[in-house]
Amino acid sequence: MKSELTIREGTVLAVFQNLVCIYSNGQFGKCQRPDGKAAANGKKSGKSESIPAELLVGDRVELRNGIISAVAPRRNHFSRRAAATRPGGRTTEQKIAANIDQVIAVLAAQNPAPKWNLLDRYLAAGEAADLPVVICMSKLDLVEENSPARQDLLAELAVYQRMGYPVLLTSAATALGLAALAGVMLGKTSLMIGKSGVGKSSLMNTLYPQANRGVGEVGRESGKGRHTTSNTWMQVMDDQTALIDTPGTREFGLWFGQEEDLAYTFREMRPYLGTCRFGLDCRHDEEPGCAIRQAVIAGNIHPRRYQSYLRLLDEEADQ
Ligand SMILES: Nc1nc2c(ncn2[C@@H]2O[C@H](COP(=O)(O)OP(=O)(O)OP(=O)(O)O)[C@@H](O)[C@H]2O)c(=O)[nH]1
Ligand SMILES: [Mg+2]
Ligand SMILES: [Zn+2]
Repeated sequence: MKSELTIREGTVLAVFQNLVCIYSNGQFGKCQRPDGKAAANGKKSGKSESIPAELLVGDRVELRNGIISAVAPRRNHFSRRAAATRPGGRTTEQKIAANIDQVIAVLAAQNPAPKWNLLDRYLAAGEAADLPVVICMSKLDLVEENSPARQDLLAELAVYQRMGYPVLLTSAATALGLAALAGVMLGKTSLMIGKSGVGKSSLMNTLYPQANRGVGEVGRESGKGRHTTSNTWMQVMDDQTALIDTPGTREFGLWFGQEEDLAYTFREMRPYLGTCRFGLDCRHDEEPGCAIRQAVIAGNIHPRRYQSYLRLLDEEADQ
């Protein structure tokens, strides 16, 4: 790592308890967080109006004497809803990363089995943040080619392909699809999300061995990942290409911070918006003359996607 004093500006790669890792023009550096801890020995903390309460991976920062002195306004950020810390408590927005170009939603072909409702949540969160989402199915080596199980997976994925989402079939174990994945990532900052154990860190290690991310077993009995990754980390490939690995989460709630209508985050529902009997006031639940429910009945909207929508609608009401 370069001395922190030589870097003037850069991108945040990781935020630890007391330390921030920065990348700048082919150089890596570290500095202290701008939150007062750095002020312990009488130095100015650098805290100012231009520094948001929390620093995010992907933030563009300026440094003065090894201390973050400013954070550039974010082009965007990706969030989820953090669970309330006590029953009935308030939920909060958990910002995951800033200034990203696309989301890579990872789900395993098996071990753990795909949870389509979870994928629907990732897609909705991507749409809400106005970010393209690429669906990456991992661990294809675990489902035999031409088997009925493989056919079932492909049929499920086709639902999303028809909506226009790119789908990649990959395996870190056999290198299947990794060239395609690298191609999709080229020239962009990509954020990888997916539940624990789906193989996010394994994909990062296979693409960028220098990342050297810890990888953990999936419990044989539970079929659940063990939350191996505990920090969000941006791996830089070149000045235009970077991949962010995140800790898998058990749940993924949507943060309904935006004005956006929930139905708008379900791509295939958009053409119907405004055409219900109650127009834009329709929640597409049990209202009479709902164009979206009619589209589900007519087979133009997948019933499972509609179920995901209704579950999120309930959660939105609770937030
Ligand atoms: N068979 C097979 N196993 C894989 C593949 N990729 C990852 N694994 C295994 O799956 C387990 C979980 O992999 P990780 O890369 O740690 O998963 P993760 O998504 O980073 O999990 P968290 O960090 O907990 O969110 C490990 O035992 C890996 O060896 C694959 O392509 N095929
Ligand atoms: Mg991991
Ligand atoms: Zn409706």
